[in-house]
Amino acid sequence: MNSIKILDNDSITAVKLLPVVIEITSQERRMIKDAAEHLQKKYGSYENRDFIRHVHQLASYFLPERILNMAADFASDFSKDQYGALIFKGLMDIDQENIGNTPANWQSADYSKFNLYGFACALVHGALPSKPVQYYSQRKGGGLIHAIIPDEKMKETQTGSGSSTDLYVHTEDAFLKHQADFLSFMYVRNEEQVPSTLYSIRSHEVIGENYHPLFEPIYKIPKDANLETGMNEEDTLDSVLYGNKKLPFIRFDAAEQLFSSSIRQSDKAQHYLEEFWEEARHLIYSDFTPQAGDVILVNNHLCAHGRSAFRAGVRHIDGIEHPCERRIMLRMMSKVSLIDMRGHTLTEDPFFVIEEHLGKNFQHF
Ligand code: RE
Repeated sequence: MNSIKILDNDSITAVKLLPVVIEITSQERRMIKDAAEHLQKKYGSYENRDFIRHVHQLASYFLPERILNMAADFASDFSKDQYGALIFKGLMDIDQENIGNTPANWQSADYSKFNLYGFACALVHGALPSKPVQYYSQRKGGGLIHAIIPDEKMKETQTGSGSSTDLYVHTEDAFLKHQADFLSFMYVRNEEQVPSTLYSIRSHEVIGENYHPLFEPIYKIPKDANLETGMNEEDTLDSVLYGNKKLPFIRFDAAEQLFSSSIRQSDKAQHYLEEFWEEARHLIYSDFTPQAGDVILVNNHLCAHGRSAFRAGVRHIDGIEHPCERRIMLRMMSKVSLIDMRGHTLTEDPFFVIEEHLGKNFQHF
């Protein structure tokens, strides 16, 4: 259903698995907005733990039935036809005037302006059902939503604040055992028209013999570019593929595992990674350019994400450069189970993950 079928004489050939695109109707958009406004009145902020604790019930109550059904299917479909990303086009109308000028960086963002959108994103995760969480390993927590804003000073980096280089495809927090299960990316503005990139492990025709080495725990997976590299950090290894042998999940970060100068994989690991990347890189999908109000929902065990390089604050119209407001994206991450990762969450807040690197927690908690 979610692959493009081409009629080739008499036979139907599946060309490539693609993410499902769902056009939100104006009636559905109205329902979501009404729900977000109602919940904002009741709970104040999407950070309110009373809201987050009840997010599944509230999602069932408030979200359009079609979205509830799609989310429920998405959360437990790991089949060969499941790409691992859903694109909701026009989930919310964004009040651009209220947002105002894009701040210089995420540190200076006014989160009260994103409050309504936070409620909407949380409800979508709630429908999966999965619980919004935050990670100390990113921005020391920093709340259930992270605003991703290009920062002039960070433009060369492989982080959300970067812009001038391609952000290689990666599963989020590949260096954590308890990485997010699901991610949402809500585009507040993308005037530069930057395409998002997605890469699904399901895009490979088959996971055959030559993939077996990727199930071995022999690959270095360093902490990401947001963190200073710890001095006494032992090289911890993990597999790239895991779960079901025929229809596996993936933990992978191209920039960190393959192209980082500070990391040296073993010859064997490097060989298998390169072989894998040689096939994977041709399966990256970059034909979707998100518009304001669109949401990409990702299963972080099936689908990696990234984005193309761009010049922040510049848009091209008929080949001519025009200044524009810089891009803003809101990222939310969620976990299906708070119980499985309880050894890695704050005593007082099971929604706050303190895992530092592959099962090891930050020491000062
Ligand atoms: Re990411």
